[in-house]
Amino acid sequence: MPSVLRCGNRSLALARPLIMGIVNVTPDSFSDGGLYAGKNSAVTHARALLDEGADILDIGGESTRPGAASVSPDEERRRVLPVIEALADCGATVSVDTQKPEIMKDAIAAGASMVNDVNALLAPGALEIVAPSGVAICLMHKRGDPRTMQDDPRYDDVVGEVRSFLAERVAAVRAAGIGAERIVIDPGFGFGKTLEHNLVLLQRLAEFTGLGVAVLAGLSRKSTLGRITGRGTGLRVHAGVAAALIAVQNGASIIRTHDVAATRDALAVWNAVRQAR
Ligand code: HH2
Repeated sequence: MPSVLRCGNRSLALARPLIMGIVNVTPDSFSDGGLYAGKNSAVTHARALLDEGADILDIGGESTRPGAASVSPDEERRRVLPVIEALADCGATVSVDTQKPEIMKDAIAAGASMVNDVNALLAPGALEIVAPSGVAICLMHKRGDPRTMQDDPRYDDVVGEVRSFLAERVAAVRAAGIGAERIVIDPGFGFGKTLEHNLVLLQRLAEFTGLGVAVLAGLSRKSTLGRITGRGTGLRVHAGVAAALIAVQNGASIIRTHDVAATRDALAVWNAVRQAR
């Protein structure tokens, strides 16, 4: 496993788990849709997440929740680019959460130093934009698209199938010249997976670290946590922190979360215990 994550010309040490704070500049995201849909509210929220301890800010302009409608490139550009520019200008490490090659290109030009692609750079042209740019890339597994992905997903062996997909994608991006220090993989909790699939993936997350790149886990406020606790999206902070602790215990290097302060404190305790002599 690399000791750093290389994001353009900056390196983030992986000696402790990193926190990726979520900023959805959307009207329809599943837990915070509409709250930060304008530039000013999104930038203010992102700065608050930095103060709470976020290491990376993940800026998204298109919801991927089950049933979400797709957004035109012009609209996605209008949502995310001003926010990315403002945050990069103030020195933050900014990731763009997009599947569209043209948005990746413009976001990198606006200062993003990471691309978070739930489609694992499979769109034509995406790899060609990211490879020479030097930015970090998160490759996520999903099954189907948001409109259909929760319609009875089935696997014979969910961990094996997700792992071999990610192994293939890592090999493809490495062949295009992207070094291991720039690559992050993510099993994609909730993307074409049932509750049981998500639980098994979290239980056996350590099996993904064998691919030799950093592992990201994103369970924040997701319906899996709602199914277990019976709580609505805004009341899943404690459950999300528990899931984050299990993920880092099982080898995750990056936690993607809406709830940065709570996650930061929990990970600080985990890290202190791990380092005690
Ligand atoms: N989950 C969401 C979006 N992007 N990216 C990665 N790498 N991993 C994830 O688990 C992941 C992701 C969905 O969460 P959110 O952004 O809060 O909601 P929405 O897609 O409705 O905007």
